[in-house]
This record gives sequence, structure tokens and C-alpha cells, in this order.
Amino acid sequence: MRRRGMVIGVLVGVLALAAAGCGGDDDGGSASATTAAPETTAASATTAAGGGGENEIQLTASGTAWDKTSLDMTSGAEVRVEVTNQDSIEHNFTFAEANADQDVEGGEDATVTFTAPAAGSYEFFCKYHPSAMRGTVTVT
Ligand SMILES: [Cu+2]
Repeated sequence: MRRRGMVIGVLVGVLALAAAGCGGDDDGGSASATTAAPETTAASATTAAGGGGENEIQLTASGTAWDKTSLDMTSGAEVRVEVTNQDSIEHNFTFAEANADQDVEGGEDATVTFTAPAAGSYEFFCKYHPSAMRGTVTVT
């Protein structure tokens, strides 16, 4: 009788320790992740509704290079990029964060429109010549 009581006592002690350990870890991890997400969504929705306006950008590809290496736009604005390809080979305008991916045949123009993402610094590039034709997109 006495021995049995001791064994149960030890088991209960171990379980209590394990439960306490798990609970502590969970509290620390989840709290910060839940707060960050809604704030970002609210910020971009407000900017779009308030009218970020229209941003029009002219971009020219010539000699497998862009004429601009930095583009500026306002978060939430409807952006229209007019790409002129002065080369005989095909180029492309990719701005992944805005889901823009537009091919431009040699000697032709193409227009791509998208909504500017949240404020930040991003990259745009030609997916066929990504090392030679790339630049920075600054969203404010
Ligand atoms: Cu290219």
C-alpha cells in the first residue's frame, strides 16, 4: 500500500511539470504573431479607399538596360507602367509583390497596371535579363 502511493505521487509530479513547460512556450510565441497581421491589412485598405491617386510611369528598355533604376509610387494607388522596348529582343517587366509580369516584344510597347503594395522597398526586373535589367521600387 505504501509503495503504490509513492509511485502515483511521482507520476503526478512529472505530468504537472510537463504541462507547465508546454503552456509557457505557447504563450510567448503566439501573442506577437496575432497582433501584426490585422494592422497591415487595415493600413493598405485605408490608403486605397482614401484615394492613393494614379501613378503613371514611363519605362524604356534599350541596350538590355532600363532607363530608370528606381521607381516611386504611393501605396494603394493604381499604377500604370508604360514599357517601351527599343531593342529587337523581347524584354519583360516584373514586379512580383504587385503581381505584375508583363512581356514586351522587341520594338513594341506594353502597358501593365496594378495596385501599389504596402509601403516598403522592392525590386523590379526583366525576367529574361534579371542581372542586367533590375531596379528598386520605393512605395511610400
Ligand atoms: Cu530583358
